[in-house]
Amino acid sequence: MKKAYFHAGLAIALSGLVAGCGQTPDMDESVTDADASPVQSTLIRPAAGQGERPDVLLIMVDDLNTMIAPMGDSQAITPNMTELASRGMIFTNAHTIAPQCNAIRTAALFGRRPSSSGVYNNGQDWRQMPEFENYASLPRYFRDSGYMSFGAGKIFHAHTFFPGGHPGFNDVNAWDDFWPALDWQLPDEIKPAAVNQLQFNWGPVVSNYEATIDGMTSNYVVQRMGETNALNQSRFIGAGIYRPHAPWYNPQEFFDLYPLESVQTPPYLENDLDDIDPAHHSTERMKPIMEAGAWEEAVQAYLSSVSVADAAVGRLLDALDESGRADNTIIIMMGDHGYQLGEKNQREKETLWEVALQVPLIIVAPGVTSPGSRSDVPVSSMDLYPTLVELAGLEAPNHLEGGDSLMPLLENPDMEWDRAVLSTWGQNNHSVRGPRYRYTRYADGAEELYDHENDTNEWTNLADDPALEAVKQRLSTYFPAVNVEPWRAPNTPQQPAPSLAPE
Ligand SMILES: [Ca+2]
Ligand SMILES: [Ca+2]
Repeated sequence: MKKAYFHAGLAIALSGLVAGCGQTPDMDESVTDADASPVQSTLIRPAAGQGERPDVLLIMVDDLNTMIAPMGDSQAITPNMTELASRGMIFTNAHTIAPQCNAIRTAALFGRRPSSSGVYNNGQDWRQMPEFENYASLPRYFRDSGYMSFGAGKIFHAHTFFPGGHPGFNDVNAWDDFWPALDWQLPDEIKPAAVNQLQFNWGPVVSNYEATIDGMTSNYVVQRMGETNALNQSRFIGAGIYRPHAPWYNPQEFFDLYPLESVQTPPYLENDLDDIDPAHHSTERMKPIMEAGAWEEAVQAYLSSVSVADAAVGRLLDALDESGRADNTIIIMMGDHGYQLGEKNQREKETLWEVALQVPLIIVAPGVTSPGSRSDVPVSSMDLYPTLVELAGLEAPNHLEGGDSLMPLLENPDMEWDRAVLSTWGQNNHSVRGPRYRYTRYADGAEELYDHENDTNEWTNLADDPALEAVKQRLSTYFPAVNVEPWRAPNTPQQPAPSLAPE
């Protein structure tokens, strides 16, 4: 398999038709102030010498569902993710703790469930919360343990959608060096000149990969790796890849990978929503796409964005291979949550269905994982922190909850492990995924139960089947006993409950 499928030299400059939603693309390669040089590092901390502990490369990919080749997807062109999976273990039943960016990132990076912390949605900044003063985030913990740490992009929550951007909730104490800056995690989007304010949209831009967010993010990480390869200190490297998060403005070459006439839309059943409580679904977000007849174009644009993310993975792997440190580097690639592209007439995440909850997870741990191995055991984003600290030979901090080290699975892919994993969306709405069934119960008592052995699309809600009462009972033991109120800053109005309405 050829790696690094897309390099800058392949970039072509074309303007042309836009895919979808009436925008006319033009060129805009303006590089903003946020694209300034990386902040200077002061790597003066006590060193964990190289060889004492393995390096860590954490690749967090935003809004990446399982439409990648190593998960069996037949459309996605992701040779670098395939290469990555071939080096270690892929998890075929991995799920997010929460189907929205900030909730999962705060939970996974601190090892605290949303139901315990009250961080259920995107507006809640953990840095304002007294509880988090007592916890070290994952990169902070490695840094405090003697690692040099550097990173770029969306590791903690951030996004580009607000006018002027959203700097994000980075842990400024977690990094020796961060790009674009410790207090600003993402550079500006490139976008068609006709687009003033970012919105959910897509289309080709006249630009090359170097100008994309993920091109710049991966460039920084590659550059910083090169500068630190010879240092005798273990490294924690964070690469926060932003695509396939919207907007899907990508260089033309990435659209060209997926000819529209051959794009397949996801499985869809006309009356699928009839057996689900109406309070727990909304078709509003898909409506503009369906009314415009642009479903295939939306899938094409998402797939193009998946390939943008894949190209970044390829750059990171190439740089690692050239570093001389690959044999002592743990690589983890994880999606933050899934993404719906019309299944159940839904778009985006923010539901408790499989498509919004399942994520790709690949772990390469030299000396531990076997090349090309896989596990079907249910695993969770809450397993990230305990797994990484064990792989690095560090003590797990005692505040971690809701996850386990996956070390036994990494060492033994055939291991059976009787376990199910929890996802939470808003206060007291939970879904538990076991080896076969997904059981969901909302705060108002509405239920769904799906049998993935016979119904991978979750088309038939079996929650009322008396024969499956024991299944529900068993999976419900994974619901958390504590479900705290959504956290809000003192003297601010109550956070609105999570909504299925378009944002
Ligand atoms: Ca996300
Ligand atoms: Ca149904």
